[in-house]
This record gives sequence, C-alpha cells and structure tokens, in this order.
Amino acid sequence: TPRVFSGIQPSGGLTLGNYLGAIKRFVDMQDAGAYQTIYCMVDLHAITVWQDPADLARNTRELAAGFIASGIDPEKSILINQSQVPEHAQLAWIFNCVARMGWMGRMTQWKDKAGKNAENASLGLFAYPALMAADILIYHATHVPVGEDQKQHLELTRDIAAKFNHDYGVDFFPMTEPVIEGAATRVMSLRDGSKKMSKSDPSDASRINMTDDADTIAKKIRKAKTDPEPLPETYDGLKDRPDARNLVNIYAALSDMSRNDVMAQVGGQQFGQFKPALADLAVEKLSPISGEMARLMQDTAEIDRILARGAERARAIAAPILDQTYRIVGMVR
Ligand code: AQP
Repeated sequence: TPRVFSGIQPSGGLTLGNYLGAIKRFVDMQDAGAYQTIYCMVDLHAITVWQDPADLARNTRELAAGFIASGIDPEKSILINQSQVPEHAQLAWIFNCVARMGWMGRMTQWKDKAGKNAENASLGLFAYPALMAADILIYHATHVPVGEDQKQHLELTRDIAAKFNHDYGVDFFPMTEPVIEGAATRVMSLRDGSKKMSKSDPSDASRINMTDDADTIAKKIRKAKTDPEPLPETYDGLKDRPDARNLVNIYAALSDMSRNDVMAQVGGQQFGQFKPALADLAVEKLSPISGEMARLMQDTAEIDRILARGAERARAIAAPILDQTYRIVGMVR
C-alpha cells in the first residue's frame, strides 16, 4: 500500500486554515483505506523559531488532541511526535549534505520568515525543507496532503530524492506527490484576503482558532473584511474579490460542497445574509471538534501513551530505511 505522510507544527493553536487545508484531508486519506497514513506533530520544525518550552509541550499535546478530535484514529493511522522518532533528524543530516545552499535560499517560506534579518535567523530555519524531506522520505511516503503554501517544499523534496539517487547511483527514494485538493487549499486571513490565514499572525481577528467558542467564531465572521457588493451568481465573478472568495471557499470546504454548488445556493445574497449562514455552518462543524479536544486534554497521560505507541510503530518502518540509507552512503554499520 502506498504511504501518506504529513505534519503540522505545534507552534501555536490550530487554525481553520490548518484544519481545512490539512487535517480534514488527512482524515479523508485515512478513511479512503487505500493508504498507510502517518501524521506528525513536527516539534523539531517548530523550534526553528523560538518556542517557550511549556508552550511547546502544551501545543504538541493540543495538536494531537486536535488530530484525534477531527477524526484521525490512532489505530488506523500512525500518529507521532517528530522528536520521538529520531530517524527523522538522522536522515535530515544526510539530506543537509545533499541539498544545496542555493536551493534553500530560493524557498519563499525562508525568505518570508527570515525577512530582512536573515543573519539573525536560526540555521535550522534555513535547513527546514531538508528536515521536511527527511520526514517524508524516511517512510518512503509517496503522497503528501498539504495546503498550497507547501508546494515549493515538496518540489524541493523531489529534488533532494533525485540528487541522492543520482549521486549514489541508486533508485532508493521515491518521487513524492503533493496532494493539494479541495475548496480551501489556501484559506486567507479574515482581515486581508491577500494574506494566508496563519497561527502566527499578530491579529487574532485574522483567523479562526479551532478552540474558539461559538460566539467568537460568529463575531469573527461577522467582522470579516468584505466589499459592499452582493455575492455574484457564479464563482468566476469572485475573481477580483479575494475577501469574498475566501468566505465562499470556506463555506464550500466546511459543507463539502463544490464551489459551483455553493454559488448556485448563495449567488445574489448580501453579506448580511451570507455571513450568519457561514457562521452557523462553522459553529456546527467546529464546535464538536473543540469540545472533543477539550475533553481529550483532560487526560494528557493518555495522549502521551498514544504518541509513544505511534513512535514505536513509526520506528519499525523508519529504522530499516535509515539503515539502508547509511549503507548506501558508505557508513560502516
Ligand atoms: N491558511 C492556510 N490554508 C490552507 N492550508 C494551510 N496550512 C497552513 N495554513 C493554511 C497547511 O497546514 C499544514 C501545516 O502547517 P504548519 O503548521 O506546518 O505551518 P504553516 O504553514 O507555517 O502554518 P501557519 O498556520 O502559517 O503557521 P505559522 O504562522 O507558524 O507559519 C500545511 O499543510 C499547510 O499547508
């Protein structure tokens, strides 16, 4: 069976962007039954920018609770915390020696996050995509469900796999395919339709957090930036209206409807009518998840047990692949 791997950073609370762009797809791929699915809290990635230790631990457990509450079944999928499977970091070192400085310097996430102050960014932030390639390839995973922002990192993963295979004259690491599907592959900020919804945006009003209560969700949607025009009759009519288009995409993704079906239903409506309907839908879909997350967080020992068990299962796959990699490279075993 083909293997699926994906991860999320425990660098803050989960957003609606993470849920629609990533976790909801993770659940779909798990339930499709056609793949072995491995999902990861990437704590080693999170510390590429400063994380308060107590926050990191809490965010890691809360993220695990978010996965499970959203429908990831730790029996069907392997649910892990990255640092508990040391093979990720071990393979990342090999990939640090395969990847080129120039490749890394072209990554838009690096440029965005390091900004003008690259001299002061961590070395880990620069090497981030090599660790991500290792996360995926340590399992020989071939399918990676992600949001659109991760497309470039997945191309780099293929470049690393191809260069490794070429340099060592082997056909060892597979070419991975990004799986970027659905109506909400890029959920935008509620305050600015040209910016990605992000857990690190300083404005809390820009995002919906998975832990927001019903009133907060409704208020954020009511205040979301829009324009004065009513909704157009077709999706095409949203081309130059990023804020409105974002709300329609969110509606489509939450309701599992196609964008065209949504437009057939809401075309012509004023935002005064559409926003409350979107708020009701968001509360209906998200409240059960946040309720279940809160329940799971009352027993963190159980979460820790699930992650320990996941790490054991993951290492059974990863250790032999790391061992083979070392042999290919010429490390004496
Ligand atoms: N706005 C989004 N729309 C669709 N998908 C998104 N993802 C993130 N934001 C959106 C997807 O969620 C997965 C995990 O992301 P991550 O936590 O590893 O890192 P990120 O992309 O850096 O997430 P944030 O929320 O933007 O965090 P910060 O603010 O810390 O950078 C990925 O599959 C991503 O595509």
